Amino acid sequence: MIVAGASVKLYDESNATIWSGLTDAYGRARFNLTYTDYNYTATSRLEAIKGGYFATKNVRLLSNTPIIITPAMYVMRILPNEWIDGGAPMGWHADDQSWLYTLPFPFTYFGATYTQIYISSNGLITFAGPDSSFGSSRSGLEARLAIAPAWDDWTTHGVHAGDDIYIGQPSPNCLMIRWQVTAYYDYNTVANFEAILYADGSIRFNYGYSSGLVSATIGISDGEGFSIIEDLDNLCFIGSRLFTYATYLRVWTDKSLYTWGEAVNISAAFTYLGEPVENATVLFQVTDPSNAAYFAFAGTTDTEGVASVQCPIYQGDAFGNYTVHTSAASTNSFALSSRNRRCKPRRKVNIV
Ligand SMILES: [Ca+2]
Repeated sequence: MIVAGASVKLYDESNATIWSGLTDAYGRARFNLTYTDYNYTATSRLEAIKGGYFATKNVRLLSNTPIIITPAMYVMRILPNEWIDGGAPMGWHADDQSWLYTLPFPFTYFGATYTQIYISSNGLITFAGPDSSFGSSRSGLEARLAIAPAWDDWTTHGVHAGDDIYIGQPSPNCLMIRWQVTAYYDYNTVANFEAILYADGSIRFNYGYSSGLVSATIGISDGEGFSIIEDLDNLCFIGSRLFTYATYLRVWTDKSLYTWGEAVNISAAFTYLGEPVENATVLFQVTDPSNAAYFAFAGTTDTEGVASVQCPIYQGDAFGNYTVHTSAASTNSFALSSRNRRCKPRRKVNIV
């Protein structure tokens, strides 16, 4: 999808804007920079923003090669503030500590699925092991597989009443981790922020009251070259940040329970950066209860980005759970049974 009219900015290593412009009808933005010793060796950062969508890439300049910012796996959207509050206090009172937490649902991050995370008092969530580092930085986050709602040198050891990490589930499909912290470098500075992990792999950061200037690094990173990172000095009730997969393929069936002689209507809605993708080929593959191939069909998406196919069910087909796979991802299931059961809600799935 070509994005015209996006705001594009180029930053130097000290985060100063050195160029800004808009993408044209072909999604291109062009700029000329004066050659200096500095920009020959430095790494700059290009950001493109439109309608709250945010993509970024670190680049080396002085090249005739086009620099293409692809949203890769995730895009970040800045939304109105959606502070939630609440959660149960964990009693995690410490400076520079990280605790293991078992998730209520499997959570997929950069294509790997986790059942446990590590939550640090310094506003960092990690996956490979505990990480209590207090020295937040853009380069530090780039080097980590981590989620940083507000990585900074915080403490929860009890400077102010209520300093702690709180965890709850505002709804069954998400987990909220809320920090109420004090800056270790200035006890007059406090911050309140939340990270919400969704069962579909989306991530949201919310920000409550914060006093004083901070030096927070926020964003997501796979530790291997893909990251979306901001350096912020003010967190007080700023807009929520929502990270979602750039590409969505939502798949559903017309009901969840079928019997011999019926047909299963399977649909998939394909969107990219929130826009429907027309004329895309979607491959539907159904496996039977023994996981053997049962049905395969290619559909083409319409103007709404929706492709639909009908999967017939014949006399004698095995009862049990059938799984619908679209492209690479396992996506949805329906059951063939003689019992009646309520339909399952639609599910979101991701193409990776
Ligand atoms: Ca600390």
